[in-house]
Amino acid sequence: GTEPLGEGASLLHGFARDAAPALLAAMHGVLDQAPLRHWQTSGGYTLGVAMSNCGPVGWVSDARGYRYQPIDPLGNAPWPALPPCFAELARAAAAAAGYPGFEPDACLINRYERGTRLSLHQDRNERDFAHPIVSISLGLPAVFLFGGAARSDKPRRFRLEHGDVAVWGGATRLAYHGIAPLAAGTHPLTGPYRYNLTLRRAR
Ligand code: MD5
Ligand code: FE
Repeated sequence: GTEPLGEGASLLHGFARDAAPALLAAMHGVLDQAPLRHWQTSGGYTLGVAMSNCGPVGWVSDARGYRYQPIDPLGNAPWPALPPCFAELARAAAAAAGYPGFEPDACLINRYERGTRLSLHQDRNERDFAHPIVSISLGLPAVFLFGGAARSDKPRRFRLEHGDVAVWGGATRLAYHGIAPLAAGTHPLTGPYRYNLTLRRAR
């Protein structure tokens, strides 16, 4: 079923469950070309979430800040192509949530292990906030922290499970959000990890 999360945002329970094995196989193909890494931030921190990208542009972080760029700085080569199954699932989920015609040009791959968290933040590096972000949860479950327009708004907590797809648009597109420290566990398809694929229109 579909659960409204807020103005313009929906959680599609199990929307990617059947596609998950193919999505994971395609993801590992990407990661063979562009391995997961822990970005540095301009503030001198190292991000706990391991990240990579595919598509025409990818999200990077370094001493100069956050941005999207067409080149993977690790290999100094273009990011791997967006697998067609990623784009198809994102288009279908966006349409089901009320955003027809979504054509992503970036996919950020996030990997969480036991204890990894993502602190409250907004996604503001994309050019046009009218496009939604489609996020696909794979593997171990996580507790999602869904805040408001201000960092001080108390976040609601809800569980994201394997195969869940969230579509973030409208007024929630710029909401503060994060992931609580991941609980230990083992998933039949991903072992000790949670992966999240976020499909975006960055440019
Ligand atoms: C994750 N990733 O589970 C989340 C899923 C990130 C990130 O937050 O930036 O890589 S994306 C959740 C999201 C995106 C855009 C807006 C909102 C949530 N929101 O309004 O709550 O790894
Ligand atoms: Fe985010």
